[in-house]
Amino acid sequence: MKRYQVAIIGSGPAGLLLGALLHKAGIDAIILERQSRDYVLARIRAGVLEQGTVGLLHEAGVGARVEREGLVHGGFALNFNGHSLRIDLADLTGGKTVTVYGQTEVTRDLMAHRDQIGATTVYEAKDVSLEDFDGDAPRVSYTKDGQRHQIACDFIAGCDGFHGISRASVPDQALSTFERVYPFGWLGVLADVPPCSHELIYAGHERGFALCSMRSLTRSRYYIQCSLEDRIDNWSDQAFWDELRRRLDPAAAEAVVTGPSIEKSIAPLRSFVAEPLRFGRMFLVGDAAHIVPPTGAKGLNLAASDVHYLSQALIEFYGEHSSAGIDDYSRRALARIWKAERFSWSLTTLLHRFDTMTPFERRMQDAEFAYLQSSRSACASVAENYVGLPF
Ligand code: RFL
Ligand code: PHB
Repeated sequence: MKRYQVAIIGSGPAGLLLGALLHKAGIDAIILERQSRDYVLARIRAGVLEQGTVGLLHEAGVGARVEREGLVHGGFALNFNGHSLRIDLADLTGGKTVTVYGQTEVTRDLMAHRDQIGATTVYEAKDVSLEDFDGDAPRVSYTKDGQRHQIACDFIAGCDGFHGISRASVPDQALSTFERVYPFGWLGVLADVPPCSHELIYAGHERGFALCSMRSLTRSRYYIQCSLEDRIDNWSDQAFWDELRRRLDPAAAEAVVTGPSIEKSIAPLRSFVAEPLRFGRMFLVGDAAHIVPPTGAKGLNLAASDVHYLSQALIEFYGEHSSAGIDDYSRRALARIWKAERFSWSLTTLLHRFDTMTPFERRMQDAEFAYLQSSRSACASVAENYVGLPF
């Protein structure tokens, strides 16, 4: 039986970043991924990186391209029922910014780095099963090309996303979960057209939320709030562009350049946290442990901060023979997770149209936006959360 110090389940950003940070510290980790490499790279997801996340990419030795090609943003616009407010991130946070750089590119950089260092990743590893992680000698089994394999390890890192096997392997009574499912989704379109604005625009509108984002100066990413019953096939490109424009202020609507979509998908919105994050020698990391609605751009960044805490803990375990870090991983990570959950929930609640909203709740949205318009402290709070709380 092959043996590794750490078995990482999942090659999303969490698993790949953890693998890179552990490798740098001389800790040997294998990654088992259910999908093919191309499938993982084709998923269009996050676009906004906190400075802390970019810092971790540098620390892992994969920061060169994000430094070169990432777009540094010092602010974004909040539009609400025809009023526009710029959140000046840099001014409100003492110079902090975010970087627009696609999750696909983060994944690509980390995969290329893994190839360079000769680390083992098993793609299309089917029926992964986690065994004996409540004892001192955990094992992981999987099927590859019809053959069953088993590996021994000291620790298992469950980086396998919301639908993964890691959280599902924990007995129900050992896990507490907290969840809000929102009664709508986001319909996203990627197109090779220049963005309608040099900064992101988050728009709350009578007809529903809209977001103008980008991947580069020639590639735009747009989202509109949609019904959970909506199907991609029911949304022609033209229908999407028309609806997007209706939800934006006239200047932004005018500036939208349309073109054929190169990707179109619908994502449901959910807030979710599982507690705790450690079960003996298995840890939950990233989307395997928590989900945020994408409104605050926090999902990938939270995965990165979890990885930071866990990599530090494992490095301490191997370097100093101390369990203090791994004992504290769950508490440290959850403290930051809940704050990001709060921010993502509050921005989602402010900017979306809920069919079930009472007139009182609508007035609360109006009052929340009016407060932001009139208070630098309120804007500073949004900015501080958006650029990312410290870790
Ligand atoms: P991932 O990326 O889901 O990766 C998990 C990996 O595990 C594999 N897997 C398994 N492997 C082996 N065995 C099994 N049984 C397995 N089950 C699953 C999967 O194939 C996959 O490769 O989780 P990870 O690494 O924790 O990363 C989390 C992020 O992907 C996620 O939080 C973000 O994409 C969320 N998100 C955003 N986050 C941001 O920080 N900023 C953003 O701007 C942002 N925008 C978004 C988003 C998510 C979105 N969607 C689609 C939900 C925009 C959208 C529309
Ligand atoms: C994106 O570009 O995909 C994006 C940007 C900001 C968000 C969510 C998604 O809040």
